[in-house]
Amino acid sequence: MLRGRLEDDRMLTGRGRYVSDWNLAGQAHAYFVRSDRPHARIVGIGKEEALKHPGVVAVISGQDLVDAGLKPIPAAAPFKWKDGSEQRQAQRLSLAHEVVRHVGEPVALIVAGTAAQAQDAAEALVVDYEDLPAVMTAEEAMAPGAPQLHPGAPRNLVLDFVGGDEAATNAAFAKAAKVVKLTAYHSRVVGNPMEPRAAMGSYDPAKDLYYLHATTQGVGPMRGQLSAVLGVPPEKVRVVAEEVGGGFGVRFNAYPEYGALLYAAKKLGRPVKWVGTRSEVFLGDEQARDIHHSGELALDKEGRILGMRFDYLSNMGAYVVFTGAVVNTLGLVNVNCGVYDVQAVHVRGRLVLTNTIPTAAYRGAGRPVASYSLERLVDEAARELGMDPAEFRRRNMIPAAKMPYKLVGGFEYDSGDFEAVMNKALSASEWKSFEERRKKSKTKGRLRGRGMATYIEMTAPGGFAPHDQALINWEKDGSVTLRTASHNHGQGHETTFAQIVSAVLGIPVDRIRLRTSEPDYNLVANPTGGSRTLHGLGSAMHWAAQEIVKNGMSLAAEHLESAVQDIEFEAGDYRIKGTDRKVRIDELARTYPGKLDLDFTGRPKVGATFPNGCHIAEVEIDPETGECEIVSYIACDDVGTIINHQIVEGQMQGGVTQGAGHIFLEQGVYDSSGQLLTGSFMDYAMPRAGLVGGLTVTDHAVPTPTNPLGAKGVGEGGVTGSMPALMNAVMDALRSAGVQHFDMPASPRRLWQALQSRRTKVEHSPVGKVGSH
Ligand code: MCN
Repeated sequence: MLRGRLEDDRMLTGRGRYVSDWNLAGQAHAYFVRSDRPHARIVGIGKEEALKHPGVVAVISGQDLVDAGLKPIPAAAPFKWKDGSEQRQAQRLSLAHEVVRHVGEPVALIVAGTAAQAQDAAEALVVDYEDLPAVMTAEEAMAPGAPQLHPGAPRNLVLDFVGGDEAATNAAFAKAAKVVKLTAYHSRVVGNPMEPRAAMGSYDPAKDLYYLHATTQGVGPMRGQLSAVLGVPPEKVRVVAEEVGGGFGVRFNAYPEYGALLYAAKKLGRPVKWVGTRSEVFLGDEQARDIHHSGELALDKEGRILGMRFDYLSNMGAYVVFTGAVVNTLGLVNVNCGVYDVQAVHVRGRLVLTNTIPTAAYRGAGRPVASYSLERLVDEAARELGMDPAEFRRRNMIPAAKMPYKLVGGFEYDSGDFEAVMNKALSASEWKSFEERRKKSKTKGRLRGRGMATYIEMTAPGGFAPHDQALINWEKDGSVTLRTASHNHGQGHETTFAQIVSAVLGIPVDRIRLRTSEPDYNLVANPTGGSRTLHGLGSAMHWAAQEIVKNGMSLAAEHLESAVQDIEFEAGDYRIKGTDRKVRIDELARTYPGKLDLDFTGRPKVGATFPNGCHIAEVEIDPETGECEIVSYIACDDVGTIINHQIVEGQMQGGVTQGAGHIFLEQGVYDSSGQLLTGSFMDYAMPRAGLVGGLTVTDHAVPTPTNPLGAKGVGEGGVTGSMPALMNAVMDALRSAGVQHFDMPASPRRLWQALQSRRTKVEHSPVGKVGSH
């Protein structure tokens, strides 16, 4: 039986090769000078003193890159304006040119013999700025007279889009017996993967090839984006990422630094390496969320949802980045009615520019925001109707019998049994005895709250590459090497892909080795994102292994001197039917080198999947300190067929803890002058392993018919489910003390303040009534 993961030994003994572990002959080192102001015109850059510093070989500015013809990093949303016009332009260059638009924006690249020399020289670089007024929030950025960031985007509005069916939704609201509303703020977070960003650019003049070693989640899209920046065909760019210490969505796009490093490498004729710091993660990595949203439900007299309306106002930061454009459009509308049987849904979204760090994908990529908006609203509706939140959900859920279920606006749920998933979670959470636990907490002076979320999300179908290529080679010792351009940054693909191939070829898992994105292989694959790698690339691996088995039939027949129709394959053996004459597949591969190798470039269609689940949390707040503890957490999820239970459980734990971090601890905060106040771990609190107490992960699998594995994605569901479940629990506890509205983060200070202000209000109001608003 497989214990742990195949990659664990290498990881735990420090043998992983991360970007900073790579060294190329003749390499120089880079330091990026970053803007210390949120909005300013660059009047001039004085390079002379910096160039005189020991070891310095070049100082490169945005003007140099523009002169060399480098283009902006592409970033188009898959949506248009309501009137059909295109998204407004807010383009990001590889180094700021003429204007800086956020603190931390790279302004110049210093290249020197050592990293310390490059950093020292930065002190001598003179950047002459003329400050411009800055704006930090989406609401203020749209106001008349607000500072304008990009000439092509009046009112700082990049896109104002709609989704769903507006007429049907208006009709549903017109006949509603009751309308329930909720507004909320989804705060800004900083991604913070364990490995700070690093990259090394190099250029091979003989082959005319650019190489970028980078901490990336997707060598495929990165390659496309860099080819656009450099103005060369994608075949001229190779992206290498052997080990990547976390991605969480923020390691997806081509960052400005990468174009600048590749330019420098070619110009200087030597590799240029940059290893970022944690401070640069805060100031240079994309951030996420920062979205105000409001939602409304139209209800009939029996508590059935007739229609839904949502409005999102997204702070995109200073530039539109590729994943930011996708997650703030498609990510907010793709599963617009959640698990509920509602056809009248309308969504409006606005993407707004501000002088903050650009926002992009972050685990869940829009779905946690949509799920938070809907699932909090659903809880609010149940409360206003005086109904049990589980009962309200049950009444409105899409029944399993209605699958496949077409959503208004396009997508189709292929499978799912939402009620069965919820029932399992309810029973694991001992739902019915909650009031007893609440009373017990009260005797300890604690406010206990319970919250649930019945979430659903869409995992990516994989439109970034035309197909997922799988190259499978047999080694001389009969082991197998799998090669792909989609790689793992913590998800355990080495293990799960080996399992998939092992199940078909019938050879042991530890005889199969996954290699990703080696410089000499020119492979095509989708990125590791949107929780699609298992069902997308995993399916390709499955088909490829099946094709190898098929290809081996005639070879085995020849080897066994039999007719091919008499050969059968089972558990790694080719056998003449009804006899004990057989040959193992690995033996056959060794005997006929290369004959069973396969470059699988098949393009069978693998669509999106729709993982879903019911998460139930209980929290206890100490009103004296504002401290909130998660005392129990049940996650019951349908991720279809599970390939590796341990990994799936780990993904869920990680996702739930990440969601809890966002709800309770994390927040990226700017002051009014445009400085990021939370620029280090001293002021930005990350979740720790013990944050989610009493976590139980269970599953209720409904395999999907859309891929041969029956698997749905799992990598992000923990975040999508946990954020609304936890906030519903916090709200339940707060309401018992009279607080009616509260936004994340539920930090002790903010919770304490909310409870204090409520107390003050109740005590001082002559007509004050606990529970009134
Ligand atoms: N799996 C399985 N059975 C299933 C579904 C998945 O055994 N039914 C396994 C897969 O084989 C894989 C893992 O679970 O080993 C996650 O698979 P999948 O859901 O396909 O997600 P991806 O591999 O595409 O990973 C991307 C996803 C995303 S989008 C983010 S963000 C994220 C996440 O994964 N970032 C992570 N999990 C992360 N985990 C770590 N440690 N670090 C990150 O940065």
